[in-house]
Amino acid sequence: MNRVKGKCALITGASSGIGEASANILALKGCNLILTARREEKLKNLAQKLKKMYGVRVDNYPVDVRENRSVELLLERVKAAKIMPDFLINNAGLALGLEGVQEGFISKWDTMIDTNLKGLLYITRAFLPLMIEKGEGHVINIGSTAGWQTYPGGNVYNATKFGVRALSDAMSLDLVDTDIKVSCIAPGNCETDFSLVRFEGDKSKADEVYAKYKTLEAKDVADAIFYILNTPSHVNIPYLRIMPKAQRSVYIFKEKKR
Ligand code: NDP
Ligand code: 8X3
Repeated sequence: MNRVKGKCALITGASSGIGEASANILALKGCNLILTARREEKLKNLAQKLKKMYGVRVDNYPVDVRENRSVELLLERVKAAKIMPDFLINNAGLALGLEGVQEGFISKWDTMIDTNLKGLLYITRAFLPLMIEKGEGHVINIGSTAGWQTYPGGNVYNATKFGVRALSDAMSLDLVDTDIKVSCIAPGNCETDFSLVRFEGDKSKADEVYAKYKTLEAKDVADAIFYILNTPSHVNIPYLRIMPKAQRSVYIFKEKKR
């Protein structure tokens, strides 16, 4: 059964990686989309491709989730376009650096907290009332194994993802009297631009993260998102942890022979 067909999903961070892969699978399943991220050109190209391939409605808006004004503007534009999301996929996020706290950069901490926590909150605060008004809905927050287990240099990124996990729990409690479900998906190591961003464009450092074993692909996480959104109305999946077979924890993995 396909329960997403004809519905509408708002995806943050849709310009690459897990967000882009989620847009692909949801469009394939007939779900209309509202795509957001900062890189407008990438969003436009993706929207055009998905409309042409799957005949779904795809709106796209440049948004910086760190700026509440940018989020408020998005809300105004979505309202004016008369398309309201049934699903909210809070995916936009990033890690910057791997420095210990004692040598950390305040500007990187600010960016991670502003994006991963405050951005998620701004978007959720803006769109939840509309979703509640619409009736049934589902919020998916992209957490991480980094929200279950800390690692050296993970510090502030870890804190934001532990926070996403806590906020997911808290939202679920706050929404008990509504028909809105909340799920937190926590992926392990997944090959995307994530490491390129973390290491500020250093490709050899980024490639190293994905060279040790077969990692998840963005599509694997997107498939899990579709699975959760497609569950029957009475079924709730508060957490889903998804890992590469070779990675059993942040520290324990089976290294492939090089
Ligand atoms: P990518 O770097 O490929 O994608 C990150 C997305 O977030 C981009 O579309 C980017 O778009 C968007 N984004 C970043 N900052 C902002 C901002 N200020 N405003 C709006 N959008 C923003 O990485 P992933 O796909 O891997 O990351 C997606 C999520 O998955 C993140 O929350 C990450 O923490 C999480 N995650 C990733 C894992 C991995 O191993 N890759 C594992 C576990 C969780 P743009 O730059 O155009 O704004
Ligand atoms: C991304 C996975 O292990 O780099 O959330 O923190 S990790």
